[in-house]
Amino acid sequence: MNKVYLSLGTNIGDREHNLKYAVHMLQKDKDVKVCDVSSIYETAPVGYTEQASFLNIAVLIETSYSPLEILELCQSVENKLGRIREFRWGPRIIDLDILLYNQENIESENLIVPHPRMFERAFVLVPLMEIAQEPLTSYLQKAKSILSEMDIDQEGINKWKTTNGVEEFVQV
Ligand code: GSY
Repeated sequence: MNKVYLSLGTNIGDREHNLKYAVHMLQKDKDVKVCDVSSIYETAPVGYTEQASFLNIAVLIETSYSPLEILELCQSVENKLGRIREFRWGPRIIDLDILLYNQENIESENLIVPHPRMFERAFVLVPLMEIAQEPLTSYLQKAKSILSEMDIDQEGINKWKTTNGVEEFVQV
């Protein structure tokens, strides 16, 4: 089974519901097992800063899917939640990004893994390291080391709600 870490973010509508619905949709897929979900973090917008704050989580799944099949699944969940791609860094109902796929390096036309900006973003690294499985793979060790150099308060990352297991999280 492949171990895949995802990052989810939302800053439109009922943000908590958007996250829960997205994880519920992942869990409903017969080839996906949702193994862990981080706490929910409220985070200051990065990139285009004139927008509402985000809720972010990280999710660990086990799956038989290939990286491109996971990408398709993530896009179908985004579409089911009604995501409209208005502009690149703008507000969104939901965003699902593949952070890590096992320890693989993937560079295809539609997908780059590890996610090309994950090591610069505290809103990705904080939830990710909360659920990172030991022993840490080299990319997770890198994430841990970069995060230890970041000033989390300065980065505008605040724990918003603690998560008590996957089952409770996905009650929608
Ligand atoms: O890349 C995901 C969408 N996104 C986010 C996000 O999820 N959280 C925060 N804090 N800022 C963001 N800017 C963008 S674009």
